[in-house]
Amino acid sequence: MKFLDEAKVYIRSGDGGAGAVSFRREKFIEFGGPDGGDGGRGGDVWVEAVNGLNTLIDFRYQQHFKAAIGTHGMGRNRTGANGASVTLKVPVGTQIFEEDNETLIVDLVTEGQRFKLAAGGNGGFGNAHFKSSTNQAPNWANPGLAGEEKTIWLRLKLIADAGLVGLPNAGKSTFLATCTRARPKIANYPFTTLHPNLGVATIDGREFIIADIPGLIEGAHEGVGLGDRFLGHVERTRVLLHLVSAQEEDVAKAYKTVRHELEAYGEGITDKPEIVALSQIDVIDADELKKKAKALAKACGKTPLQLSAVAGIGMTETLRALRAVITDPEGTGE
Ligand SMILES: Nc1nc2c(ncn2[C@@H]2O[C@H](COP(=O)(O)OP(=O)(O)OP(=O)(O)O)[C@@H](O)[C@H]2O)c(=O)[nH]1
Ligand SMILES: [Mg+2]
Repeated sequence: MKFLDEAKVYIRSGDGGAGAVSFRREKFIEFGGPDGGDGGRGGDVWVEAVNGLNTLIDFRYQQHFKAAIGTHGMGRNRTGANGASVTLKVPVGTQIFEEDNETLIVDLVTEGQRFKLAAGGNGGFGNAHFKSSTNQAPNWANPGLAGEEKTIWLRLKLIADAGLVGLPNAGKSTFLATCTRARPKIANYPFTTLHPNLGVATIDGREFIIADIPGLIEGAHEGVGLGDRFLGHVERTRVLLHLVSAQEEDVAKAYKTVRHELEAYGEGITDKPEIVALSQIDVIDADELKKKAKALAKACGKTPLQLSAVAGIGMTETLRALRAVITDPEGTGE
């Protein structure tokens, strides 16, 4: 499977129109003089961040974006029309890279942010522009300037406040569906979630964005399962919510497996504050819960929260814990 959140796109801005060489010719008017108009400007290629998109999948279907060329100038001082610009609409959080896929051109982090990726060529001057006292009949004009063409990479790193991580079936999507209006696909098989989902949670009158990404399994950093490429989406979050299902036989191992993958991915993800929660606690009895909570506490070095999205247990506490980190002005985390 290809990297869903990356796309290679070819762009080309419009060439400028050429200026015209023309002379005024009319009955009874002698020496009418030059009247060749200027060429129009070529269209630009822009990129704009818009809300409501969370994948770059559209760019798999359309990979070429060309702005229109400026039209040529014409006689009787007519200027050519400017070429129409084109705008690539991308999700907020998209980064644009040069063809080497390393040099960042722009990072679009706010809705409505626009950036000109390629400027259209200027139109050329018509011969009317070159008339002077010493040359009253110039018979040349400028050609328009060529547009720019290049290949760029788009890479999406969603912008969310909190990121959900965990093994497949940990209940990440269920958590998102319960506390936000997002409706991700939920099912009891691994890798139900194939692309990230965003939702807005509200707690105590404050809103924040939660990102749900596909589950991680051992070896994800080597590409096992869906791999770890979706971790790019939690790179920019303030806090991680690490869900460990109470249905796991060995919760400590489940926790460590995911932590290990986060470490292998790098990019400072393991330095982020992490809130650990034992999820799906409605499926086990009190004794087992105690045991598993203890085992998980030992593995993560703090007391995990306990929640069940289905039974509605511990959800408010979890959202409060996330919010506390997100609104923490010091950025110290805990
Ligand atoms: N009993 C119970 N079942 C739950 C709970 N949360 C999730 N489930 C079930 O567990 C299964 C997996 O839930 P998902 O939310 O799809 O899990 P996920 O972590 O998003 O899984 P992937 O997308 O595959 O990584 C589904 O059948 C859910 O109905 C819970 O709190 N209690
Ligand atoms: Mg899911």
